[in-house]
Amino acid sequence: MTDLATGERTFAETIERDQRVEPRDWMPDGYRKTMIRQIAQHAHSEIIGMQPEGGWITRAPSLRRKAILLAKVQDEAGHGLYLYSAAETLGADRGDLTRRLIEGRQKYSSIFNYPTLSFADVGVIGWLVDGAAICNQVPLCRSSYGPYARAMIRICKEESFHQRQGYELLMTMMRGSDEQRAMVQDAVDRWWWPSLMMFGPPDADSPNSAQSMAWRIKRHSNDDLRQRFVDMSAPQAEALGVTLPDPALKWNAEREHYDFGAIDWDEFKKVISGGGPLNRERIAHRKRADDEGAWVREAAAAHARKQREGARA
Ligand code: BYC
Repeated sequence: MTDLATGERTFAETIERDQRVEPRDWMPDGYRKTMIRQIAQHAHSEIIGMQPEGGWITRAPSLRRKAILLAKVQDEAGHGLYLYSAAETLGADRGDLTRRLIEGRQKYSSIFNYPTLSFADVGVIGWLVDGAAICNQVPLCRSSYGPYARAMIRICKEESFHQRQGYELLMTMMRGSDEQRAMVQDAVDRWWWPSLMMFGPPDADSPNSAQSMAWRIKRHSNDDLRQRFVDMSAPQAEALGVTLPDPALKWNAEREHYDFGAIDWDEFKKVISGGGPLNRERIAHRKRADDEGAWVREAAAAHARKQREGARA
């Protein structure tokens, strides 16, 4: 029996037994490629995801809100770093991944291409965007690739804090003035549909889902997770006192799920191919940060080289 055949058999058994694939294990090229694609896209999303909220740190309405927001945005940087490290265990190079992002050769989540127009957007991002992220990411804690699944456990813990801070901020605003309530409703109107798009295209148009589910990278389909998110959010909206901008949203007692209206997939396609409201600004900002950080990376690499030489001498 060849090594390849042994590797293939062990890999298939690992997946079948619901065990984890680890960096040194043999894995099919397609699995490695898919994992790098998904982890990189996820890492890029965390880092680009710092921008929409980061712009509000200096404009937070109180010291308490500033401290919370600062902590949240820092957590997102941390998530990006765990994820780039997980991608490195597959042989990817972090600098190369960043270059691919900047050159538009790798994607990041569509959601971060929309503007944050008021402080209520910070609350709605926490409630809906982090809520959608949790729905999508909790099953990824059982993803078949060990380093990704383990990174996801820590990320999900922090995401639940993010979601709760968003909901608490919105609750506070809803107890405030008419103007504050209107700000919250306006933010919900703008973020609801893009949040549903975070789960990816409908199952019938999702080219990667079938293979990713067979490899147990993904545990649920895009549409199943989207439905779960709608079912979770509708009662929360009611408790909050806001209206979700979908006249078709209605409890279906027979299906025991909420029915909801049609998603504008043309808008989704436009946003993921670079034509969303802020795609250019997001990438330009990321490129600027990368350029301005070059000397830090060079200095850190030179320092590490010196340390290694010192240890050898
Ligand atoms: N935006 O075959 P499909 C966060 C792409 S971070 C852009 O269904 P797959 C947070 C997809 O990549 C949120 N692109 O793909 C951070 C594929 O393109 P390529 C990010 C999207 O991989 C800070 C093509 O469309 N979360 O939550 O099976 C603050 C076909 O799709 C999107 C993750 O990355 C999209 N929305 O399923 C707050 C989670 N949807 O690569 C919050 C991990 C799809 O073939 N990722 N595409 O050119 C996943 O779970 C899966 O990758 C997805 C897509 C469900 C997103």
